[in-house]
Amino acid sequence: MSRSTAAVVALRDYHPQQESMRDTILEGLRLPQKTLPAFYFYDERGSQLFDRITELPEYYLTRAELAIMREHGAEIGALVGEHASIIELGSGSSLKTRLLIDSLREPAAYVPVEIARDQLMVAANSIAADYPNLEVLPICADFSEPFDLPHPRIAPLRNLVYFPGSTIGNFHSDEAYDLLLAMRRIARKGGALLIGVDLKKDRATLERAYNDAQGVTAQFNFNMLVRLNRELDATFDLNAFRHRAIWNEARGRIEMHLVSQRAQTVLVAGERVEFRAGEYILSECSYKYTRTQFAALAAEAGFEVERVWTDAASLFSVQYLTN
Ligand code: AVI
Repeated sequence: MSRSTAAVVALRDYHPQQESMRDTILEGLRLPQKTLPAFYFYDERGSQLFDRITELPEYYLTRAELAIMREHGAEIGALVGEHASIIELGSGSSLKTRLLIDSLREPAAYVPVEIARDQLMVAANSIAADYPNLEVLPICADFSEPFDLPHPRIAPLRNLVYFPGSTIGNFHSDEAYDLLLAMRRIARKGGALLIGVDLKKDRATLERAYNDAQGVTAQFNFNMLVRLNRELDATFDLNAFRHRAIWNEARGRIEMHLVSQRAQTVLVAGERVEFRAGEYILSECSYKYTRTQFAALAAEAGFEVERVWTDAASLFSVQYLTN
């Protein structure tokens, strides 16, 4: 039996409610600016494509974040201190999680929190197998909603919330603020947040990262339409759309678009969706911050930025925020 399927850790399941995909998708496609929620990218194929994105030469984010975690692990470990409970929100890359665990002194527990139950259990069992002395306490929950934290065998001296990957960038500022508030609640008084935040930079570097030469990001974007065709009986003709990613300077975000190549009608779950030639669906926003902008957002949510590490080229940051 592969270690990923061996159930070695017990799940705390809060049965998170997932809004009906049909309603959510149709709501977005009825807006004047047609929009699709980015979290629907991550079906099995989408998750595989995202893994390939993280290895692309143009996608600097993952490499820069890993370099920061490798280079500053000792300092991160010293700041966090011993017997911390690591609470990871969302499906982070296990490689980054391992780097974090390796840099901490006798962590009290690892608590991955994830809405996708299967993905959660694979990651939790894999960490449990590789770190037999670490208590792994997976929680299936929507982390923006309140949930109870487990009590590890070793009493934690601090809660460390971990939110890597610049996932915060995929939320609009009001949502990012709400998320930070939720993270403060989870960190509790005296706790901290270690968060990956992508930084603003020149347009060419940003647009290259989301328009890679091999077209993997385009496939990732198109996979959303493939999923809608499969799961909502949609009739998207993939040849009638094209992928585009642009830096929207005014809004401080990369936008991924699916651009209709002609006037057309598409059926989605039995509803007609009309497109003009050149009209686009906004399928993802990826906000980038200056250090000052992120510190202001963190402060609004009640966090203080204690330490910021960047890679040598200052492309990406890992930030340590205290509560
Ligand atoms: C997951 N998230 C931080 C990625 C990003 O860069 O916004 C998703 C992604 N979209 C296209 N490429 C990567």
